[in-house]
Amino acid sequence: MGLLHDGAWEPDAARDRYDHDTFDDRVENSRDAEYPAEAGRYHLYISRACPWAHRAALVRRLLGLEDAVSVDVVDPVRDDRGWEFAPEKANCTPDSLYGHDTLYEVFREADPTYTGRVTVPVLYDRRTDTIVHEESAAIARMLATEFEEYASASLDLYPSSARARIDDAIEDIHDAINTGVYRAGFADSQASYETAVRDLFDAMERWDETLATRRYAVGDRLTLADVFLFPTLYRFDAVYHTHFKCNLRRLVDFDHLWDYARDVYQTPGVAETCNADHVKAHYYRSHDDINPTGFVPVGPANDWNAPHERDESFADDGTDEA
Ligand SMILES: N[C@@H](CCC(=O)N[C@@H](CS)C(=O)NCC(=O)O)C(=O)O
Repeated sequence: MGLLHDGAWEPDAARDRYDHDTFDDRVENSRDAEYPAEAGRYHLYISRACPWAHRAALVRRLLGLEDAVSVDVVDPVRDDRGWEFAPEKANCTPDSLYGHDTLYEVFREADPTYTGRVTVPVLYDRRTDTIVHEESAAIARMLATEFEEYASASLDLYPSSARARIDDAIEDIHDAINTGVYRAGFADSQASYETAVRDLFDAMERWDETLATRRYAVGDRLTLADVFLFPTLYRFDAVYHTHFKCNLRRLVDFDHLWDYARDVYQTPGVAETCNADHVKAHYYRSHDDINPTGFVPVGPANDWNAPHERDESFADDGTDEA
């Protein structure tokens, strides 16, 4: 899959060959911070295919941070140069900060001797020419909490009164569902694949039951927990069910999860963050060990705009509970 070693791109390097560097600074809503929240200073590099990058894209769009935090979108298909910019392809952009051809060159701008994976999403600081953070959960939380001043939507995705519940839900969603599909897809034995699939579907059944009793992951309001759950559901039938062989059931076979996923999808702004063509192109054409032909399936033909009626079933009772 390729990584940077001391600033040099190694297309075939094994993942565990080196200790990886990290970028783990923090944008804060304080003028005295090393990275103060400001409009026009920070930039996101994302892939529309990537479920982790989808978290950042969702928070940016739901909060109306488009004018404050700019975004570039990489080519969904990864080859031996890793993530690349292909502005000629539909819904892809150039690297608007440096005009580079690859994301690894952007990482080298931030640290010329960087060693590690070159992943999306990346939160970049154009003022100091560096990466602030490269981990989606931290980026999503930063965008949700530190940029309030610049948000055009008055939505609190991480209300302080519900943070403990949201964090518990996120931990479960991340461990059991977001990474569960990858444990199945990249399993290295029949036994570990079967365990991964069974654990994943246990978790999906659990969330299906939970979402029978409440509109969103932790209550009556859309929160960061939904921002973590939705990206995996959006990709489920298109790629995880087939490509990663998570095929005990499809998403559309779950009464509540499927209605819930459409409810989130139909939330204003969410559909704009979704791109099924990028999702399918990435998974089916970037993992040639799993799909050697590189053929991209035509389906599924799920109707994401079908009515869900969850707004009526869970009519707001006027309380502020998240
Ligand atoms: N921990 C990271 C994981 C991000 C990640 O693995 N992104 C994938 C795309 S879905 C990637 O960029 N992979 C490239 C690689 O591993 O070299 C996060 O949550 O932000």
